[in-house]
Amino acid sequence: DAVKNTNITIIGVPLHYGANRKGVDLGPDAIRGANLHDRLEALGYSIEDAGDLQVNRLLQPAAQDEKLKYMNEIARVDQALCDTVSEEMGKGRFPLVLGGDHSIAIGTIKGVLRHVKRLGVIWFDAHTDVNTHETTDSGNIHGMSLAALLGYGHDDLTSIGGSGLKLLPENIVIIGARSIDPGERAFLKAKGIKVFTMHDIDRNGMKQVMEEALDIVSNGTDGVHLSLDLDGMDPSDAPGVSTPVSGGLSYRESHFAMELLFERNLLVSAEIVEVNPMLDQHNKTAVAAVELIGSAFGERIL
Ligand code: B3U
Ligand code: MN
Ligand code: MN
Repeated sequence: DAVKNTNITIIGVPLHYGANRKGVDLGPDAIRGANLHDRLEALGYSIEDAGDLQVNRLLQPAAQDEKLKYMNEIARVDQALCDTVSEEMGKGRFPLVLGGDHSIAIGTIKGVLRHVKRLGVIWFDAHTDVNTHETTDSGNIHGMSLAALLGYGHDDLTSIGGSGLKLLPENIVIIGARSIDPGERAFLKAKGIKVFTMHDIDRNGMKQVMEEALDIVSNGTDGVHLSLDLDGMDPSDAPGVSTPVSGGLSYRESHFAMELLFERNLLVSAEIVEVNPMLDQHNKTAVAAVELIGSAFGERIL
């Protein structure tokens, strides 16, 4: 059983190329502006902010591969993120990564995998992000990150962090899914990945879903990573995301899920992705993100 790590390093990744949409690059500062640091400190954590990784401004999108948009810069940033995350974990610290779009999960999780070989992952998302360049319609790499982490997709994405680092399908759960592409559906079935769709949550409730989910990600693993895509929440509660999908997790369901997660004391790392302040209303989505992180780190109503 993991001992609770009270030393957190915040790492910002102002990357939007994986979403191919401006605004999500402003996520790290919007989340910081919603009081992340003070909120975690009030819970007794010791916080260091490592600042933001550098993302290059690209002026020639025309040169990109239409099925792997901006791959070179995304792979470069993910490699740098992997190294930073790995370095912080080497110092015994808990990496809390602020995106940026969901393509940063490749860098975060590869860095964690250097330290925790058998890693469970909770992928909170409206989407399942298991496309590859062969199945994608959009060419947006944020829809390919989970496949890459399982070892599927373009070599430049799967090889980040060095070969041999991989997630296993049996150690992953996806929660909140309601927008799945045909190629993704086939992939999820073939690999046997456990997806708790909105249908499952409606049918069984968040309590049962999270209990099952936490059993899966903790079984035979040495730690759990939380990949929190804010579009998992309903757009009425989290409007500031690049690709909103209606019919999502309520504010209450999302919080309850995070509280149940905290009770199991499994987390070794976490990331918040897809917060887009340009589409938000009064920083509502960044505030929701910080509140969810608060619950995942032990905040209680009473
Ligand atoms: N599955 C679609 C849509 C999508 C995935 N992730 C987000 N949107 N945020 C795709 O583009 O691959
Ligand atoms: Mn996602
Ligand atoms: Mn999503």
